[in-house]
Amino acid sequence: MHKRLHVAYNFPEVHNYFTQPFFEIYGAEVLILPKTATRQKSSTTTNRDSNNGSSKTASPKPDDGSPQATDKVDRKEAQAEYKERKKSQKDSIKNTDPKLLKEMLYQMVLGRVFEQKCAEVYRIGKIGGFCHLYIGQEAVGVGAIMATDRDRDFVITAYRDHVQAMVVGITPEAVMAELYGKAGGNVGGKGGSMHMFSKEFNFFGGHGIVGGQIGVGTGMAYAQKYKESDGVTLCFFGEAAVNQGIFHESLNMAQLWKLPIIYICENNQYGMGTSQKRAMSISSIASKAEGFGMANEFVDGMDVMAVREATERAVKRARKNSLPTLLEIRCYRYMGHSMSDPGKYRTTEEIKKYQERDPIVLFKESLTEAKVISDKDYTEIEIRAKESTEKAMKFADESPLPDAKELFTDVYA
Ligand SMILES: Cc1ncc(C[n+]2csc(CCOP(=O)(O)OP(=O)(O)O)c2C)c(N)n1
Ligand SMILES: [Mg+2]
Repeated sequence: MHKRLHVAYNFPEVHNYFTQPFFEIYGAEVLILPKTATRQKSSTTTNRDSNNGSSKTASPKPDDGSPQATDKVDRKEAQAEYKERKKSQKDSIKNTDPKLLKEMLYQMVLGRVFEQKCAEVYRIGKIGGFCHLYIGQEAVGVGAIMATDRDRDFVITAYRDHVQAMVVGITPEAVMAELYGKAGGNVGGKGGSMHMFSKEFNFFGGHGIVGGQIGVGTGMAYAQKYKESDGVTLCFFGEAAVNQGIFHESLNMAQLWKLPIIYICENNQYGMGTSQKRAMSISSIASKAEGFGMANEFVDGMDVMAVREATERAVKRARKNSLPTLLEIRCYRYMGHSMSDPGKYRTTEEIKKYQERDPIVLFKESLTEAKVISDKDYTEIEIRAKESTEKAMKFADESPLPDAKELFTDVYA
């Protein structure tokens, strides 16, 4: 029964995951922790704050050409960039509470370990329906959400939502049970992978219609302002959603009505199998905010501290001055678009290039060099994440399926 409940949308993805070995489907091995880490070239872009009208530079530049399968990276240059990024990350670390830093690292590792297990159990049929993994993008969800306040701020996102659901505070048990379509899931097993929700943690889903959450998120920020709350809304979406009318209409209204919203475009450079370059006439998404007079920043999504700091600036702008911001956060997904993606549109080399600049490796190294964590601390973090994932799987296994009479409760059409 739970499989039927999961199939909310009928897009033409071929579910051949039971017959093909995992690596054949993805075309590349997913590494938890690649041994070496190098970074991509970064340069500058405009960071216009419509509040004070000033422009300043921020790194790196968005429209220097999205990495394509054929692009070659100058290894030495990339390594120099990596070192530079680590230096800036270490500077940020100095000004941040060590306890918070360790929790950020834990959340990233938990997200990675948890989703690697998801891929594993999906193949044996424990998870059914669509399943989009976040592996490689952990620094975005962790950096942004942990810069907000869970008591008063709202989060809304797309279907790649498991890790973000855990970062807001939904337990791994409830997320895994939801993925299994079980009654112990955070929405009783009726939402599945794409529809995580939590009233308790102000998490407004989990949406399968590309760009649909941008309009809803704008309405949430409108409600926050109308009710004179001092909360802000974080609205996540992928770069493919930017080509939709809803993006442009929402940004126009948010700036016109001065809404406390932060639009977070997770630019992982692909919309299913289509690279951003093939689908968007101007590749700089951050600069599209200029057309609405909106503050915007381009951010390196492999750097959790850069994401955190950019979000903090945007939260301040939203909370203090009730003004929106568009953040374009450049990242990369290591896995296929969903579990049924054969991954034929990009090369293994391209995937490996990004794995070498893994956001967890970078953060772990920065924290170790800054003496915030020791090797022993890191091992403990990994063990905790693994134990938590095992516990979640046991809980999901033992949780019952939703009762048949639940089929029509809490369903709105
Ligand atoms: C309105 C709409 N059109 C098409 C689809 C099919 N679809 C599902 S995911 C996707 C790609 C979205 O890519 P992006 O927004 O970049 O997010 P990502 O998957 O990269 O996180 C498409 C076209 C959909 N779900 N909704
Ligand atoms: Mg995308």
